[in-house]
Amino acid sequence: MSDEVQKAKEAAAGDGDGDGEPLTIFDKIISGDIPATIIHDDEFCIAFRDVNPVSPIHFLVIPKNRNGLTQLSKAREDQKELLGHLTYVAQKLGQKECPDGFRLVINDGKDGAQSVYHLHIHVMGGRQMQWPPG
Ligand code: DGP
Repeated sequence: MSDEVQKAKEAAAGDGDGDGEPLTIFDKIISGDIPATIIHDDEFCIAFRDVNPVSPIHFLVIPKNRNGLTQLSKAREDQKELLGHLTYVAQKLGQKECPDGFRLVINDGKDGAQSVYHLHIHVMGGRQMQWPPG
C-alpha cells in the first residue's frame, strides 16, 4: 500500500472539525500533518498545488473549516459568503498564475468524479484547455 493510501485510510478514522464527517487528507494538509505546497493562506481558506497536476498550473482552493461542506451540493444558505470567498480567491490566484486564462472545476459526487470529500475548487491553466471536458 502506498504512503498516500495509508495516510488516507488513517485519516478516514476521525472527524475533521466536529461536523460529524470523517477526516480527509485535506484536513491533514490544513493541520500541517501532511506537507503540501501552499500558495495562499487566509482566515477562511488555503490554496495548494495539486499532487497530481493535469495542467502546468493546477492548484486547489479549500475552506479551512469544512463545517459540513464535504461537497458543493451540501452547501447551506449561511455558507454563501464562504463560497463567494473561495471563488474570489481562486480567480485572484488564477489571474496571477495564468494571465492568459484558466479554468475552475468543482467535482461533485460520484458522477462528478469527486474523490476527496472536503469541498475544493480546482484551478487549472498554463496551457490551452479543451472543451468538452472528459
Ligand atoms: P477530486 O477528484 O475533485 O476530489 O480532486 C481531488 C484532488 O486532490 C486530486 O486532483 C488530487 C488531489 N490530492 C489528493 N490527495 C492529495 C494530497 O495528499 N496532496 C495534494 N497536494 N493533493 C492531493
